[in-house]
Amino acid sequence: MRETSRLVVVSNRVAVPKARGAAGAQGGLAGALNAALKKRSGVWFGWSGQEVEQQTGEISTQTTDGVTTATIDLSKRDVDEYYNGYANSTLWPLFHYRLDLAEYERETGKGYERVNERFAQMLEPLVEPEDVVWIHDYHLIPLGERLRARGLKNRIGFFLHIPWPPTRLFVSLPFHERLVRTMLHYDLLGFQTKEWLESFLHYCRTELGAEVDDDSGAVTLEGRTTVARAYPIGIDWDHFSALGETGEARQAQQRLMSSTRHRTAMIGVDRLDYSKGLPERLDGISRFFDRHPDRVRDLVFVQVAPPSREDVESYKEIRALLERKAGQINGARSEVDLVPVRYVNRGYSHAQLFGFFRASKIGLVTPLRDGMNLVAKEYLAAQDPKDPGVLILSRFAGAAAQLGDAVLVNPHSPDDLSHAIRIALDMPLAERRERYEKLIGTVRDDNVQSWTEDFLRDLDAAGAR
Ligand code: ADQ
Repeated sequence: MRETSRLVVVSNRVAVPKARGAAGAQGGLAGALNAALKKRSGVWFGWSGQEVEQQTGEISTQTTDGVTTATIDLSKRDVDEYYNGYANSTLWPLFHYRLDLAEYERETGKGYERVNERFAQMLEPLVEPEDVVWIHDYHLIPLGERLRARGLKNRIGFFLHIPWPPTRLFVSLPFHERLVRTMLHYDLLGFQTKEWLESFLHYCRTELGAEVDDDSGAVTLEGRTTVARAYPIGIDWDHFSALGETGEARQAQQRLMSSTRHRTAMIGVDRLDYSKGLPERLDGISRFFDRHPDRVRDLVFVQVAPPSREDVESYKEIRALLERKAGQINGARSEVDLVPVRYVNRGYSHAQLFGFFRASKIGLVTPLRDGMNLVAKEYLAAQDPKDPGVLILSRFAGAAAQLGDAVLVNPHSPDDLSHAIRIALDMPLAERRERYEKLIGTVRDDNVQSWTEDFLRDLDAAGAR
């Protein structure tokens, strides 16, 4: 019974439901995966997030509403080498085109392989012969091959949430061929956009000499075929759009509106990460104020950026740089009753973000490179259709392929950003509505549920070995 095969999801971290059944309440990717797991009585396997002195070899399991979460702890050395090291200091920068930040250390590469092997070893006894296995993201690229080495013949799929870099950059990774060869043990490979998919296929053709069928995405090497396709991820539309009705969202909206009064609020919401283009964004805003000093009274910029990956050096540096740049703009432009940049170093609930997005007439989403970027879609989903705000979006976010009716910018250019801010501030209602109407259909229809269904339909259909 293919349609009813049990689903096993594997990701670096697992959203373990809280005691009061939080699994049903969470939105986004975790919510969608939980819904798919619920339908198929599945298992979600990954790291607990706990660092321990000595690994015990134990798996903690918990079953809520038919979904079992199974987690393992990792040792400090594993976390240093696999997570902070190879995943976040080698693969993450390289895949975001940041060769200048990528570190190539033999030890962390070994740690990455060791932890993937450990995931395979701990996961194997949990997988039944008819299960369909779906592995997520750059932390776990070789896991499918490790499971095959243990004799698993199940359908196994892999989805990459981040970009795939052009071949000329990718070959700077030591042992790049070894890593990509492991990917050809999956039945199905998913990428966010056609652009990343094409880069991957180019690599397979030119570096591995694989036979590639561009129409079907079939990659054949040494008699084995893997299918690679693009599956653009979306937001949990039903969950997110319903947040607008909550008191929490309304309060957040009011709070921002009353504190900005007659000024237009422009918002950015990002994890504090160098891929998100935050210093470049502040340079664009500074250029805007330089060009239009009379408009300092028209605009307040709110940047919400909770720190992430704080054990990695480049993340400490970006934080310090941002604080300096925000301070410089405010130092030069503030009045006793006016601070142009509000930089907030914390996270908010999705309901609060909904309210902030709704209160902001401009959404600024300007990553230097991003697999997709869900904030762009959330910003649009939170707008009032009668009086929508304007999305300014980086051309280099995967989301730009679907959201071409946003105001597209080159995030590296302060002039381009400054110009886009002026266009957005002055955009008449008719044009704002027209753009919004062109954009909102894909945000609503190409949502996280259809993404899950599309990927799993193709994985179910992939030939069992
Ligand atoms: P991220 O790099 O984390 O994800 P993104 O898609 O923008 O990027 O955000 C994911 C979620 O985090 C969104 O739901 C957003 O609301 C939330 N978030 C971001 N900043 C927040 C804040 N300050 N407070 C509270 N919540 C915040 C990776 C890839 C992306 C890809 C996603 C999903 O890098 O390109 O879109 O996975 O595949």
